[in-house]
Amino acid sequence: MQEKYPFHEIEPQWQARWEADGTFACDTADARKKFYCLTMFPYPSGSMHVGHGRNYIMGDVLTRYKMMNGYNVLSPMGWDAFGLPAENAAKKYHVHPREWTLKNIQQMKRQIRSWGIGYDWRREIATCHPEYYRWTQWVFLKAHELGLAYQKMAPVNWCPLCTNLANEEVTSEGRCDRCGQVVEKKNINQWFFKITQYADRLLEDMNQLDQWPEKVRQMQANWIGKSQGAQIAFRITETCDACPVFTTRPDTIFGVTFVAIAPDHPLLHKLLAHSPNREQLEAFIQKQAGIPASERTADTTKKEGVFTGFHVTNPFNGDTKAELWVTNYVLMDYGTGIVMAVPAHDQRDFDFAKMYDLPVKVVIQNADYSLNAGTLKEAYVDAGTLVHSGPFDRMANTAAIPAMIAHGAKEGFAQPQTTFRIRDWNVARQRYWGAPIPIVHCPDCGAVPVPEDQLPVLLPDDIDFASDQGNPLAHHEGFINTTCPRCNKPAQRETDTLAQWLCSCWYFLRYVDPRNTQQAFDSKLTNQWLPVDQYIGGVEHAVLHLLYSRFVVKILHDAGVCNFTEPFKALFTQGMICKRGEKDGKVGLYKMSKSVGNTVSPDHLIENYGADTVRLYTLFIGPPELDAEWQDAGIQGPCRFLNRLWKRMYDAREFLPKTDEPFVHAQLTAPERALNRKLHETIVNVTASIENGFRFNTAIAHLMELLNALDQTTIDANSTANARAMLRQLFSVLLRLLAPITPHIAEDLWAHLGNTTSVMKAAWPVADNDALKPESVEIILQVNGKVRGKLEVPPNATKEELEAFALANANVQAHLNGQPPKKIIAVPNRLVNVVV
Ligand code: ANZ
Ligand code: ZN
Repeated sequence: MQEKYPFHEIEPQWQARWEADGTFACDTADARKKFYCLTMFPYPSGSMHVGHGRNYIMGDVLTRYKMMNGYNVLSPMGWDAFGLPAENAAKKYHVHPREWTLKNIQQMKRQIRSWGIGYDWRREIATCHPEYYRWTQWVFLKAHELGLAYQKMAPVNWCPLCTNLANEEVTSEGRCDRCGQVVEKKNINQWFFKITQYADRLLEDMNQLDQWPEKVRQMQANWIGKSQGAQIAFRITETCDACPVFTTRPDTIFGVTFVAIAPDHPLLHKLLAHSPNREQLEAFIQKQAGIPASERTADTTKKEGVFTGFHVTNPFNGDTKAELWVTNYVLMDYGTGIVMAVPAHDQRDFDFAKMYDLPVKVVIQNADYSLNAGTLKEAYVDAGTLVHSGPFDRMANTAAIPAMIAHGAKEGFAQPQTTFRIRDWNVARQRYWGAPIPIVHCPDCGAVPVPEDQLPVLLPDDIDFASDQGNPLAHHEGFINTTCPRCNKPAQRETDTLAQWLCSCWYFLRYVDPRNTQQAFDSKLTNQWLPVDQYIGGVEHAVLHLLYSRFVVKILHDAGVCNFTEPFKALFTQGMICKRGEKDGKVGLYKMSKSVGNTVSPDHLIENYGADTVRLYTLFIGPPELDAEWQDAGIQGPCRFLNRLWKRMYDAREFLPKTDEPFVHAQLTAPERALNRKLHETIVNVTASIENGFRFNTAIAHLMELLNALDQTTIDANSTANARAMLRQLFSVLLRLLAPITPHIAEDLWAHLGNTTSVMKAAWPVADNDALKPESVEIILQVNGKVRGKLEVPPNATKEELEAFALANANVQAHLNGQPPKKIIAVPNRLVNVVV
């Protein structure tokens, strides 16, 4: 054994050993209890920084911990390998996207290994391989079979030179990031998945997700955005045209003072021709068309509008005078695109009414009836009692909602309506580096799916990226021209490719059966291994990736290929690693990123300190769910800790027993017993820290305390055999507790203890109840009911024993002054009170 901690030598050795032994190779047929531990797979963008390491390291700790607890753990890794950056790199550096991607994968794989992360690499997948994307195309076909994939016109960002662009390619000035041309919106025919049809199930099944962070569940619920209300049939007073509104507050309908319509609402075309404000309206509509709906309707955007010159008729009170305004704050694709505005009870309507001097009418009163339209400073949105509402006056507004809908339904001008905020999912991208959509367009048969046995539709290799004319696939004659699978006549391939999101929303199924050439996966295996027991990743995926994955699993369930309906049983979202840096001229703490230039590479840290030290610091940096600041000096503490541990075992190498030997706790000296107790407390605490919410930082703090306690206790060559046997057990336990966190040093020292098999094969330690028992408890000593001090007594001492302890106490004797006590009240483990 070397005196100095030789991380440089041992780390690659242990990594090679795990590989050779197949330590992380998972046999799915193994009968032990399964645990599927999954870390979100990365996009191979280049090299990683220490911030990326955080979730892989946390996943690795859990994997190793579960293995030591006897689980058959599946821990795979792969690459989300299609996507835009590879294609942009191809254009910029004239390298094929595949080459660029595979090179990055090699680089990142090397880094992941150098961190000592254990994966079953035999299961590695990359979504850009035909062996994988063949089945992504199959997922598309399954959705298509179920009628869930359809085409419709949808807007894209359109650059006259580079054709369509992703949102991130459009600058904040609305220009093309590459060529600087002004970007317009253009409608093109695109493929969608009907996720809206699953909105209710996606919401309902969240009751299976009790091991997900509440925040993420809330974000998904908001994204789905279910609203219950009513559709009410207003009419244009002058033309009698239908002007339906969607409202969640029909109870406020007597307070409608104007109606607001989206600037892109088709009804406007008809009205425009007769509008006295035509020019002003057209200018306004045109201006709004250039602003994305999300921006136009943002809370922070100033509300604007123009009066159409028309009025609406309110079916509930027959009022014909409310004005119809075109406004920027109404969305076309929500509800009916028309809002009954109630300024007294809706803040947006209130703001708008104040700005354009429209009337305000209070119809819901508060408890003391003090609301007054003239003095209202903001909308009153709380519950209350109806006023100025005809037959509904004096009703509680919560009761009025169903009553008014029922009344309107009976009269034929209202009906209950549920609206969702979620929109169908556009799965098409007009670019090369993705899985081709398996569809052939035939002049006779229309859009024909490519038969399953003809998959994959291969992405051609010979692509000219230099010409820079949008989607290069759309110019590849050899790819486009084919025959119709149905009628065999000449036909054309779809040239859109599938969104990267679709590749990444089923990969966790493929890992279970990654080399299957006949099917996407064997259902028997996925039914056995799914849902994933623990999924770990960034909160930035709280909505899209996780929602799409849940959706696709439901599609596959409905297609009859799996029997579960949710992919991820438990989810952990880790915080980001930040570092001081400068952005837009401001110095501050920013998420580590290339663009800020505040990244730290793991490579030189691992070179200089070792992977275990980097792992230890990354886990110790703070509560795992919170963002944390990386400080370069922070690595020193973890570095010293591992060096001290090594030294401590080095110093003990001669006098430590060569094998585990029994020892008697009661025969240890008091300090030795205290140390042994600390050891067993550490087992309890570290286990609880890992089990209850990923508290790796506190687990490490407990391990550090244990080493401190060891440093303060002398056990050496002169100690009893009993004590030396205890010390050996302490090392044995400490190394096992450390094994998931700092696996290389744990393995090496474990071998130095004389073990010939990997520490990963050793059982997770269990605390010994005898050693945990406290040796004494503190109880309160009273004389005549007044606190006079404390007594150290054995736990559970009897009343008689407590009386004896009390009478022997000098303080008590002074009070007794030679007299016998009148009475002694003893409460075991709590107090003794001597009455004199
Ligand atoms: C009248 C009213 C009175 C409303 C009141 C609210 C409060 P959620 O809960 O988010 O679904 N709305 C309806 N369609 C809209 C559209 N296309 N663009 C913008 N806003 C729209 O919100 C439903 C409410 O949002 C509806 O109820 C409607 O305003 C507005 F005291 O109707 B409410
Ligand atoms: Zn055909």
